[in-house]
Parts: sequence; structure tokens; C-alpha cells
Amino acid sequence: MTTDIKAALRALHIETPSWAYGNSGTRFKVFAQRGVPRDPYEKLADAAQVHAHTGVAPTVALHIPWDKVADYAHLAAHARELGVGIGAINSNVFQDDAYMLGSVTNPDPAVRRKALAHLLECVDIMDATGSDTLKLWFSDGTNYPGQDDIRARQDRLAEALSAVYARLGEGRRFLLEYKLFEPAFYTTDVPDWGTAYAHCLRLGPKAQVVVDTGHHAPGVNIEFIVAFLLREGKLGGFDFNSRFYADDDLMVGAADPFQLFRIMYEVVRGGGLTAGVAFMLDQCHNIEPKIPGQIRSVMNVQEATAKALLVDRDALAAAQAGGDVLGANAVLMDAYNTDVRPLLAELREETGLAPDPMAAYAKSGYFEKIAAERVGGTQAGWGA
Ligand code: RM4
Ligand code: MN
Repeated sequence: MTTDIKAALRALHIETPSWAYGNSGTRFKVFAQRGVPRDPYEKLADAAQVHAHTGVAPTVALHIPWDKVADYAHLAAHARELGVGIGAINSNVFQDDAYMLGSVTNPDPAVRRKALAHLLECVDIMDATGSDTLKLWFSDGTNYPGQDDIRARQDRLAEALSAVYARLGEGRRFLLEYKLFEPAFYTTDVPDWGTAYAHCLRLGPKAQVVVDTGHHAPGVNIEFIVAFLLREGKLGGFDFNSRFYADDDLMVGAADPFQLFRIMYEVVRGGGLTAGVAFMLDQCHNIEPKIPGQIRSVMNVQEATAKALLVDRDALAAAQAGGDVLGANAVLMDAYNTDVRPLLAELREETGLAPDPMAAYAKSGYFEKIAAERVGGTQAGWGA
């Protein structure tokens, strides 16, 4: 039993986002922190630290153009030297003046062409870096009733998606991300999992849905969405983060560790602990130090997964079949209430890591080193 759980935990692979290592903030203020990377190479070095101390974060997602470099194959080789690989390529069609009224759904065909060209450039970057996943998030939408034709925007979206789909190479896929609102406040062109699912279903197996846990209305049952998409073979992965209000992008498992457990239970139940489902973090560390923020987040996902794996599935099935409402609930709660930290510490020690990644990082001297070395230049942030 524990051997199986440990094997599953060892195989767990959590991807960290390059942008979490740069400066970030709210629309009111971006606080600069010491030691922050000044280019994508330094971001990868920081991500490698997270992997070095946790052992389960071997890939890093890139965001283009935030991580634009002259030679992507060189960047990928640099990552390999550091002991990590390039994960999902995230497109960015939300920071150019041209996109004020939308990118791929813009009423102006010239803007749509520009946006599509960027998405196709991202496919080229996948080929250059060896990444197998493209993540598409569109800020497209409208602010006022009547502003644009809701239906025509869906047609434009479908057209762009099918052009990207056609360009995907062998073994490549794209993940379509939905988000309830923001920056658009009236309609959003991909506002929910149903819209994303319908577009992906039409396109075929290389198009899947990504669930960003911060992109739902309060009270939405995210684990239901996860169970449904997994059952349909359309769950491509997660953008993990947590929220108290809207898209807060706080550390995953910080606001609601119980929700994270419920999500991971559905993943385990649906056979989703495989390479086919990408467990990515999409967070910003506005006020906390960035590398430890990522380490803590990785540990939170590990803990939720360990608890989900501990659910006594036979006892649960028996209670469910017998209509034993309280018994079934108790089986889940027993797993959730188990302290899995000793198990994870043991697992790390078995693989030659320190039992406490937070303490090991603090002791490593890495922060002091980057704070001293990374002076001058421009710190990485949201502006590319
Ligand atoms: C969006 C979405 C995307 C992320 C950007 C920065 O809200 O979550 O995944 O790339 O933010
Ligand atoms: Mn996201």
C-alpha cells in the first residue's frame, strides 16, 4: 500500500512557471525584490533550485514574449544543464495595444492575423525547445452590451484555434484555458469549461482543456469539472493557484487545502496521475520571496496528492454502494485529516533529498548568492 503511494508520489511532476520568479504585483504596485532574475536564463536557474530541493519539479513553463530569447534551442540546452526541462509554452496576446478590443476575436482581421501569427510562433518555439504543450489563454471579451457580436466572436475564435491545431506537430497538443472574467467585464470569449470543451471537442484529441483553479465564480465545484473532463479524456492539465476573491494567484493550497485535496482525489479516482495531465503552477509571489513561494506550493500539491492517494477506495466503494452517507464521507475525511508530512519527508530522504525542502533551501545560501550577484540590469517582470 505505502509502496504504491510512494511510487505515485515519486512519479508526480509539478511544473513551475517562469513568471513566478520575476517581479509581479497588482494593478496598483509591483514590488521589486532582491535577487530577482534579469533574463529567462536566470529564471531557469531559480526553477532548478525548486527542483533540486523538492525532486518533483523538473520542468518550467515559458511565457512568450516575457521569455523571448534569440536562440530557444540554446535556452533549452541551458535548462538541461541545470537539470530541468522546458514545459508548456504560454502564448501572450493580451499586452499589445492592438489587442484593446480582442486578439483572435477582434473585429479587425488585421489584428486577428497578428494574434494568430504569435500563436504560430509559439508552436515554432515548442519545436525549438522540445515542448509538447501550448497553453492558450485569451483575454478577449467585451465590456458593454452590444459592443460586438457574441456569436461572430465565437466563429473567429474557432477559426484561429483550428489554424493553430493544424500546425501542431506529432505528439504536440494545445490546452485551452477559460476564465470567468477579467480583463473583460461583460462577456468573455472563453469564460468557462463548457466553452473550452466544445471548441476542443470539435478539433480533436490534440486539443484539451486546462483548469486554472482561480478562474471560477465563488462556490463553483471545481472537482466536478475535473471528474467530468477526465472522464471525457479532455483534461489536459491544471494551472494551480488559490484565491479568496477572484483570480488572486496566491499559493496553491493556501486558501483552501481541502478543495485542493478534493480536486486531487478526483484526479486519482479518474486515473489522471499520468503524463497526460500537466500539473502546472500559475501563481505570482507579490509579497513573499519567490523561490520559497514555489517550494511551498509544490509541497502543498504533494501533500494534497498524498492524502488523495491515502483514500481507502475499497471502503469508500462499499460505503457508497451501501448508501452509507456518513461512512463514505468519513473515509474521505480520514484521508484528508492524515498528517502526510512524515511520509513525504521519508520519501525525500529515500531519494537523497533533505526531509524539509524549505529549510534546505534557506540553508543553501542560494538567496544570498543571487542577491549579491544580480545587481544591475533590469529585473524580469510582467512587461516582457
Ligand atoms: C491569466 C491566465 C494565464 C496566465 C496569465 C498571466 O489570467 O491565468 O494562464 O498566463 O494570466
Ligand atoms: Mn492560468
